[in-house]
Parts: sequence; C-alpha cells; structure tokens
Amino acid sequence: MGLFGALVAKLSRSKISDLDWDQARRELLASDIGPALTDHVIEAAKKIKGDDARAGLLSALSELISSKPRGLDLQPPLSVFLIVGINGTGKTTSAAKLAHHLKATGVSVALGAGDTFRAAAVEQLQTWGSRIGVDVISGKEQSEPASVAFDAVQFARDNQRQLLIVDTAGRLHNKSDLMNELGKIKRVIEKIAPVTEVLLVLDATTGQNALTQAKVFSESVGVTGLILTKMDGSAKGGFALAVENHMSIPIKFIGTGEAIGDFQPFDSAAYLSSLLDE
Ligand SMILES: Nc1nc2c(ncn2[C@@H]2O[C@H](COP(=O)(O)OP(=O)(O)OP(=O)(O)O)[C@@H](O)[C@H]2O)c(=O)[nH]1
Ligand SMILES: [Mg+2]
Repeated sequence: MGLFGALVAKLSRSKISDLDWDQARRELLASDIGPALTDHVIEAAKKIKGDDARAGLLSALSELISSKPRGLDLQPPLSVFLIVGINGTGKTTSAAKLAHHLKATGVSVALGAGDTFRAAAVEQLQTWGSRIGVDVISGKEQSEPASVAFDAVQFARDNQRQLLIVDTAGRLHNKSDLMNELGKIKRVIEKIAPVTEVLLVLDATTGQNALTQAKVFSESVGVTGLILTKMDGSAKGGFALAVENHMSIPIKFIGTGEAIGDFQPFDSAAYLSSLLDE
C-alpha cells in the first residue's frame, strides 16, 4: 500500500486530524492539480459527511470534471480533426494512434502530414501510416502547411474518406506567427470540410503551464478536447483537471506508451482515483 493508501485507510477509520488533511493536501499538490484546486478540494471534502476520507476527496474531485461529451464529433460525409500542441508532446504518435483506434471501429480515415518543417516528421507519420494501413498525404519539405492540409482534405473528399486527421508541427504558444499559421491551416481546410475536433496534446509531465497552453491554443483555433500523453510515467497529469474545470475542455484520450495500442478513451473514475494514489 502506498503512502496515501495508508493515510486513507487511517483516515477512514479514525477521526480525521488537521495533520492528515495536510498530508492529503501534499498528495494532491504532487499530482499537479495546482494549489488553488487543491485547497478547494480539501475544503469541499471536509464538508462532505461521513468518515470515508477517500470517498469525500473523490466526490470533491469529481465535481471539477467537465460535463461536456467526450465522444468525437464525426459529421458525414467528411470531418477533419486537427492535432495541435507544443513541441514533443506526442502529437504525431497520437495522430497515428487515433487513426488506428478509429479505423478499428470501421471509420475510413486518412492522415495529413501538416508538419512540413522537418523531413523526419513526414517520414515518422508515413511509417505509422504504412504500419496501420492508413494513407498519409504529405507535401514537399518546407512547403506551406496550409497547402498540404488543403491537398489532404481534397484527397479525403475525392476518395470518400469519413475522416482526415491532420498532424501539425509543434509550436510555442507564445509565438504569435506560429499560432496564426495554425488558424490559417484551419481556415483553408474549412473551405472543403468542417474541422469538427481540435485536439490539444498535453504531456503529463507539463505541469501548470498546460493551462496557458490550453488558453492560447483555444483562442487561436478553438480546442475541443485534450489528449493527455505519457500517462505511463510517474506524472499524474493533474493539471488537466484544472483545464477541464477552468476552461471546460474535456480530456478525450490518454496515451500510455509508445506503441500504437497504448491509447485509451479517457476514464474519469480511473483518472481521479490515480490522483489520490501514490
Ligand atoms: N511513454 C510515452 N511516450 C510517448 C507517448 N506518446 C508519445 N510518446 C513519445 O514521445 C516522443 C515524441 O512523440 P511525437 O509523437 O514525435 O511528438 P510530437 O508532439 O509529434 O513532436 P514534434 O512534432 O517534434 O513537436 C516519441 O518518442 C514518442 O514515442 C506516451 O503516451 N507515452
Ligand atoms: Mg510531430
């Protein structure tokens, strides 16, 4: 039993002391939900009747979860999903994982290689595409990402695909020219088909800066959901709860490794419970 497990067992049996609440506070801070939400959760849990501390904390945490649907918006005949985020969070891997996941449910999908900055980025997506049996539409290196996205959406339309998933280059949210470029990619795609999901990929190790990322990406392209990656490590990704709570952007999927199948629809009960476990 981990530290917090032992604490909770103790809390459940006896009267809960201020010292114990301090320990719970430390555990929540370590899970990265942030100081403000930690205080809020502890105060709310204290008010909940009963002597089961874990149940109280879970109930207080679940109040913070967004009530927005976590399914993906697929509109016939063709929808486009944009995969966005800062550098190295797992966008390309997640685009391939999502394509594989949806293909398995019978959706006909294509991938667009919207990261034209590095030849390696296109190759990375092409390698995934051939492994999972999904067409990857790419342009020349250094070509304009919006024009590649346009070619990709034309391909998807002309070949009766139901979904195009467009990978994009990692970009710093404080570089306005890069954020504007993302807006342009979206507008160009929408000449042909609606962008029904903009999925922001957040790395579980990010911490509270994720809130700023979510805010800036939302302002430029309207984020509809989060993909929380690297949840197989020790980081809990508690900041995503803050994004859900403050911005009402639901976590839709989590990445739990480097393999194509290491990807699951978000399970809020398991996530909240993990925030309390050591
Ligand atoms: N452990 C683990 N590694 C992951 C996960 N998702 C992605 N990775 C790894 O993270 C690294 C970066 O992944 P990419 O998919 O290339 O990230 P990206 O956001 O496309 O990177 P840029 O295009 O350079 O911005 C790779 O080594 C991936 O294998 C995950 O859920 N768990
Ligand atoms: Mg990439």
